[in-house]
Formats: sequence, C-alpha cells, structure tokens
Amino acid sequence: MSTTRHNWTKAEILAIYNKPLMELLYEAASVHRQFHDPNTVQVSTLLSIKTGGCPEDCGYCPQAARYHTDIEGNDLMSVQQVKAQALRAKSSGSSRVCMGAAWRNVKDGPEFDQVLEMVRTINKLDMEVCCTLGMVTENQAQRLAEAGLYAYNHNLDTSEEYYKEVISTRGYEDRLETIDNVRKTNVTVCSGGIIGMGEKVEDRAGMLVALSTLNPQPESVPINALVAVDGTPMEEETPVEIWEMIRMVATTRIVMPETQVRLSAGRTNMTREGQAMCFFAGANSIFAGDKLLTTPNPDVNEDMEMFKTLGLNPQKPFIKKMQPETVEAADSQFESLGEKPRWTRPEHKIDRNEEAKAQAKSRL
Ligand code: SAM
Ligand code: DTB
Ligand code: SF4
Repeated sequence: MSTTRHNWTKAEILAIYNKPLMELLYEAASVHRQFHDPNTVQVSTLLSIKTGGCPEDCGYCPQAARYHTDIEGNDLMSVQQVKAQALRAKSSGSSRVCMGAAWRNVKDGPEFDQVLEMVRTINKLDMEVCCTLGMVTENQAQRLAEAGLYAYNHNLDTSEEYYKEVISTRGYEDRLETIDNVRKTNVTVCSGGIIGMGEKVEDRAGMLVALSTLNPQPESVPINALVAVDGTPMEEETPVEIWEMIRMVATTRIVMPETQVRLSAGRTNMTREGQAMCFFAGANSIFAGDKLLTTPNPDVNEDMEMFKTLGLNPQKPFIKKMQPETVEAADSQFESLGEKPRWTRPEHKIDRNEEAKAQAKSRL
C-alpha cells in the first residue's frame, strides 16, 4: 500500500525546507532510495515547436510578446522538422521529447491537428512524448491521449498568493483545471514551478502544498531556477543560490516520494558538485540539449561526462508506465469540438510587468 501523503500542510513543508542541511539531505536521500534507483536519471529533450509572440504576461517569460527580448520568434514547426529533432534527441540518449508552444491555450483547428500528428510521429519512434501547450479542455486532452501522448506539462509556477504578482492574464484556478482535465485521461501529469522570482520561502512551500495535495500527485515535478532574461520584468532578479535549489529539490522529494523530480532550467549556473547534491537530494530527471526553449542549457557532452563521473545512467523510456497506443487521425473517437473555452483573465495590475511593457513600447 502506498504511504504517500496527500495532506501536507504549509507549516510541515516549511519545517522540512528549513531543517539543518545535513538532516534534510539524509532524509531526502533515504526517501529517494525507497522509491527509486538512485543511479538512474531520466533525460528529456525540450523542443520549442512554436516560439515567441505569446499573448500572456508571465513576468518570467522571454516569449511574452509584450516584453522586448532578443529571442527569435517562429511559427509552428513542421512534423518532418520535429521528427528529425526527435531522432537527434533519441540518438543522444534522451527518452522523452517535450514540445513547448508559446500559446495561452490550445485552440481546435489545423495547428492543433498538426501537433497531434507530431505526437503520433514521436510515439512511433518509441520515445515518451510530452507537450506543454498552455490550458487544455478535457476533449483536447483526450485527443492528445489518443495520439499517444505520455505526459502533459502545465506548471503551477509558484503559490496561489504569489501567482498574482507574476501573471495577470490568467488565474491559478485555470492551471488547476487544466491539470484536472489531463488527469481524466491516460496521460501523466507533469507540474512544477520556478524559484528565484522574488517569492518568499512560504510561497515555495505553498506551491508544494498545492502539488502534493493533488491526488494522485503529479508523476513528474520540474523545479526551475529562474533564467532572468533581459527585457522581462524579472531581468534584475538575483540568481538563486545552489543551497536553495538543493533545499527545494529535497523538500519536493520528501513530500512527493514517488514523483520524478526534474532539475530543470538554471543548470548552466550550477557546478557539477551542485548538481550532484541535487541528485543526492532526490532529483532524478534533467532537461538535456544545448537549449531549453529559448535559453541556453549545458552541452549534451558535458552532461554525459557528468553522468559518467557520478555513475548515473539515463533511464529507458516507458519504465514507469506502459507506452500508450497511437490512434490514427482517421480512427479517432474524439472529434474536434471547436470549443471556445472561457479561461479567466483577471487583468489586475502588476507594476513590474507594466513597466517592462512600457519600456518595450518606448523602444519601438
Ligand atoms: N505556454 C505554455 C505555458 O505557459 O503553460 C507552455 C510553455 S511555458 C514556456 C512552460 C514553462 O516554462 C512555464 O510554466 C515556466 O514554468 C517555465 N519557464 C518559462 N520561462 C522561464 C524562465 N525564464 N526561467 C525558468 N522557467 C521558465
Ligand atoms: C519546465 O518546467 N521547464 C521547461 C519546460 N517545463 C517546458 C521550460 C524552461 C524554459 C526556460 C526558459 C526558456 O528557455 O525559454
Ligand atoms: Fe506564454 Fe507560456 Fe511564456 Fe506564459 S510561460 S508567456 S503562457 S509561453
């Protein structure tokens, strides 16, 4: 019987986070060994299938159209381009491809049909397929599942309270509803967040309450360190210290023992020793490839050298859950409903988001 708890309180999580480091590490590493092979790390490759020009105002994101950043925008990639990239990722040792689109939400139509075809194509390469496309309805999640999607990434990013200081164009409840829609299908849930956005430790604990009290808990939880990109409202945030990352990973491991904890954005600022401590603390997944979505990531060869030094092995695909079957478009049970879902738009004022937007305008 699973001993995983779904009733963690903020006070309990804060007490774990703030333990003396050696105790925290020992406890997290012990939990890790109970549920996972400590020498296996899952490797995912990110692929930005539609870059930039996003209508949202997420204060951390270089892809939001309203801020002036140096990224190069791109329309939706072709299925052939995606297939070529997936094959490259496979040959470099990745078991999963995670396709990201700078969309607020999925819209039924030819572009979504094209994404479904990408999912079918990658699943047929015997790789785990993940998508992160913004908010989805239940029908859209079912269509992704039918195409052979293994995981859907949709981050809560931070606590419900601090979320209001980061994004004004959508609400926390939309994020939770999307996760719930994915949960109604056979697709696994990937949801985590970012540290280093100016939030308090209480907000980090608040996010872990929100994630750990989901039942079932997400199958994977990415922990990102903010990549502070020039032109975004968070450009001046000081980088998180490695100790904060280690504490966050360890706490996540303790409250979500079965989940795959992903050491995500921010690894270019971490030493090998720092990353090793994160693996010891329970991280058992990374994003590999020289690029995340739009920002740099360590070189694949460097990562493979690090794995060798630490005696880590990349995880094979479909170890945790069976490979889903792919239903061809012509045999689909779920037709496009042409839905126009009303996701919320709180539109409250966030000063630093407004300032970054005004600065971008003044540069035009
Ligand atoms: N547009 C979709 C959405 O927001 O759900 C999917 C793509 S979005 C880029 C996926 C996630 O990337 C965000 O939820 C956020 O957690 C992470 N992210 C974006 N910009 C980041 C940054 N500068 N540093 C760290 N993580 C970031
Ligand atoms: C996640 O939690 N981190 C990834 C993935 N899920 C989609 C994205 C990180 C993006 C970092 C900023 C960028 O490269 O644009
Ligand atoms: Fe758009 Fe996603 Fe970036 Fe927010 S995080 S601006 S929704 S791409």
